[in-house]
Amino acid sequence: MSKIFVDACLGKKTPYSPVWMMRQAGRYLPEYLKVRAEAGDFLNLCHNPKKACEVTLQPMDIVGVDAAILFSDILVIPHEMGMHLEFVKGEGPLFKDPITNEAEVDALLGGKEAAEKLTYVYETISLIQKELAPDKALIGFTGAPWTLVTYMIEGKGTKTYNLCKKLLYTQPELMHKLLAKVTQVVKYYMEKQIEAGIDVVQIFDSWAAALEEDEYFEFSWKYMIEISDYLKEKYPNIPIIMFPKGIGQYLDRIEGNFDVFGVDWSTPMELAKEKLGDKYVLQGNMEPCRLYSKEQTTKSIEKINNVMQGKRHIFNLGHGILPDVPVENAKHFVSECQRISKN
Ligand code: 1CP
Repeated sequence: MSKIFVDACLGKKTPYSPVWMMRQAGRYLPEYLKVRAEAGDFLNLCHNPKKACEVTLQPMDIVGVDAAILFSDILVIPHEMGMHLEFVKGEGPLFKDPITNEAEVDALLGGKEAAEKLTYVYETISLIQKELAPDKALIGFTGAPWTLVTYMIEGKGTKTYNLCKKLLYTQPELMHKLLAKVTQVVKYYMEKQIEAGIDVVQIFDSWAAALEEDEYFEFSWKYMIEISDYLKEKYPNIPIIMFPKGIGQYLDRIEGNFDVFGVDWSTPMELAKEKLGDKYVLQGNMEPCRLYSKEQTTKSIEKINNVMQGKRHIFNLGHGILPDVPVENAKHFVSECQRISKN
């Protein structure tokens, strides 16, 4: 059976533009909160294939999206490379021993060995594929190496990236060494996710906008393309979505072997279409806070659809859904995308 989401990623004509939401399995859903409470905490939930499968599937039935996204987190990668990860309540992720020097980079577990430790992710994927409706797709994902190393060097989320940037500008070779090591793990990790059954790959570069233009292409995009080249050579039919958040100013230099470009909400869809619409399918880009108002949601969907005209387009938010959005409004977003883009 064909999957509308996969067809859309490959640029095929579809009856409407499919839709999913970043962070669609999450705290705005009471059903998610219940399973997370049963699991004890967030990381336990990621480590438990049965429960991770359950929360992955929740938004399919509850909000009616066209694709599921694997429930996990980008930070399980550095965790399995040997950096102890905790999620501190109300504060987010924390690595207590961030990377500060070359010996610590060398001590990280690399390549296949690290990727093989993520067995709970591959088991979750197999379970999801047994239960997912045949016309729905499963998105697997990774963080871009740059976004991952921001957490590995800062130890947590940051507003200034000062430790990262200090390393980047004072010891660029060491930064490249770390990025190359993470890239190697990500290649094998995504290969194993594909072997376990994901239909589409998404690479999240959430902190792309922290870098100047030339540095962005040198320290981030280059590694994302290395990953997509590797995967495309082995699995040409698995679509790849790139989501570098906040680099609307750098679109002229975006090129490479992938299928879909994720447009964040700060980049006008018209601009993305003009610069990239012939080369790539575009995904996005409603400002997630519009979900607080059903009227504003419909207005935004109409505006995006006027630009994209239901062609070579996947609806999504321009970043993740926030925990205090009413479930009813998320349902409204999904059904309105499907209605308005119908051919
Ligand atoms: O339940 C909870 O309280 C934990 C909140 C939470 C959730 C639901 C975290 C902690 N991660 C997740 C799941 C998650 N993370 C998914 C699941 C699938 C889905 O989208 O439904 C995905 C794809 C991610 C990816 C992720 N984690 C990114 C990239 C996407 C993005 O949002 O930009 C990033 C940057 C992270 C790190 C992370 N994990 C969790 C938090 C709160 C953060 C961000 C911290 C920060 O702002 O620095």
